[in-house]
Amino acid sequence: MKTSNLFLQSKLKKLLPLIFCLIFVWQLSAQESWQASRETVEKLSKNQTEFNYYEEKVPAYTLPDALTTIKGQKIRSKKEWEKLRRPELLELFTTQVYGRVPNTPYKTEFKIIKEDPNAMNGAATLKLVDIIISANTKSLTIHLGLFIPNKVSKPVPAFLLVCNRPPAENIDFTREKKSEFWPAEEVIARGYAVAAFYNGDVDPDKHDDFQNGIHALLDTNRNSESWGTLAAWAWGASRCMDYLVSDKAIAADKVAVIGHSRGGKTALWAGATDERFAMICSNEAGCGGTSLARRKYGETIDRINKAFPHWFCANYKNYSNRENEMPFDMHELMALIAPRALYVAAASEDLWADPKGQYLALYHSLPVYQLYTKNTRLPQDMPALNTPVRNGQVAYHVRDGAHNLTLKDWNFYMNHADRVLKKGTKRGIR
Ligand code: GTR
Repeated sequence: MKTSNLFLQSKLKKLLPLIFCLIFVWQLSAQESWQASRETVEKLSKNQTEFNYYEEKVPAYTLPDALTTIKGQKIRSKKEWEKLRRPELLELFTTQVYGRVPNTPYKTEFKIIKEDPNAMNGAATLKLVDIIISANTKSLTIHLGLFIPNKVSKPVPAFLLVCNRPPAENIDFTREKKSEFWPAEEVIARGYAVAAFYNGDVDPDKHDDFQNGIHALLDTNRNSESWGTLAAWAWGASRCMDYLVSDKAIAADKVAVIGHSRGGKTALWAGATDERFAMICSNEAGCGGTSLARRKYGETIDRINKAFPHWFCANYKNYSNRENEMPFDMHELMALIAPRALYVAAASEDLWADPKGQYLALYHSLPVYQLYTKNTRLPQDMPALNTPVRNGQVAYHVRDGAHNLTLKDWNFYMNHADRVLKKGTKRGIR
């Protein structure tokens, strides 16, 4: 017995340096800047030969400078940004990408159809609010569900999800069906109110020539700048915000809008157009949202215009296969959110949405954030897998796995919100 123990001990002693070495290498690789796995690249390239997934095939490009106006004036202060460049970029994204909301007058009414102070076993109060929009003898109802944590002494910050998945499975307000897509119990446990609406309440996700949804109420003479479906959903998020700011239990200046994929594009546009949102979480939004179009990696403008002709305004079709002619790129959409909090997230297998292009877009929006807080910086290299990078108002992560919005993503978002919403103000952390 004794001899075999001694034998084992001496063996272990010999192996110790090797074990330490392995742990060191493992830690190093865990910290390594993320890059797409060769296997995923090859698999996707094989299945979708017309799209590029190879980093080495990304063309050389020059991004428009967020801090130079169309006429060539350099922007040097937040005052100049807010007065000259921000309105100019907002107009470009309105007329060239998402489309303009018509100025048809409409009425909004809030109807509390249910209030349950004992929801989630007493942890929260549930409010079901019908947001009724009427115009031109027609009306439409957005069904907003909202849980507010109980036993709190002051108005709470909130997350509003733009839900682009079947509501019965993903945002079940009865909580019989639970989904990581909207982990309401977990969000409540962290002291946030949590709200959601189904995007289909505002506009159906199909090309119906804009005959239904909010378009049927507000559209008059459509033209190449008229709003598409993403802008309609973003408008819907703003109508939910109209309710949230009216509810005394919610801290109106601490509301985050969050969305996944097409919902992530919507969240970004809602954040750009509605400055009441203090934080924007755009999950794997990719093309037409968070990734740089000029990289032509994964989904392209041409593909998105063909597959989803109703999402954008008609002018966006002018940029199909002509990315370099766009007088903007998506880093400038992100810049429209400054100085408010912005969290961009990607997933390691979701190369369709170009994780690197999403990081670079955020990175290149920083000169605008720096007008407000000088030392807002991110490393040039991508962060390691499952390792969020944060600085001031901005944050980014690549989660392991497929295209999805998961509890892991939500936890990263809430960690950032703990700083920027709970402790900070809309104009930065104090
Ligand atoms: C894809 C589309 C993406 C993304 C995604 C989603 O088919 O190409 O741009 O929006 O749908 O919303 O899940």
